[in-house]
Amino acid sequence: MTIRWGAAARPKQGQEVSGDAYLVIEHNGSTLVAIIDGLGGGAEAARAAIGAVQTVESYVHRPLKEIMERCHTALHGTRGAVMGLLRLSPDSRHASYMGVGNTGIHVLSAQTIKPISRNGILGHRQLPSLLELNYTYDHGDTFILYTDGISTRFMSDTGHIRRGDDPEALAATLLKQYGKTSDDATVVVLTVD
Ligand SMILES: [Mn+2]
Repeated sequence: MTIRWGAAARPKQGQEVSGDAYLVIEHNGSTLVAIIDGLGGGAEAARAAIGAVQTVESYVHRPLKEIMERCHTALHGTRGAVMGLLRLSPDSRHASYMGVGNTGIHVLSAQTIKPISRNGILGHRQLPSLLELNYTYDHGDTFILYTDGISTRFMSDTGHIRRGDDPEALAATLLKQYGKTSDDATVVVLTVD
């Protein structure tokens, strides 16, 4: 089983830098995906988001819960960020997801897979109790991770969005059709062949 992925992102209208960030890293035959929204906008939001990216890179081999906790610690003194983490292990068809705050994930699958995030902000006060959701996925399942600059109306758009679509094309379409100009917008799509 192989994983194909694509991403599309743009800053809020009038801004030079995005406070969103994402990361896709392969490690030990698995793929770890992070989608991050730094609070507020502009350079300070970007600083928080980049801090989260660097921390995820440093702890990529560790359990999702530990990565989340490390980010929480690393982001103290920044604006803070929200983040979703997805790990796909193609050999076992195992997917695990953990999210803090309002980034989203939508899974196109024959199964009902509806991961949810806990309310909270990395870097602020106390983390919520972290919840890891585990699934076994199928060939052709498509995972869409997005920040709140992408309107969730895309979920009912079965004309544009189909399981097994080319991930790069789908990410570009989602940004174009559903990106809000009033916020930084980022979407990452992964398809498991
Ligand atoms: Mn946002």
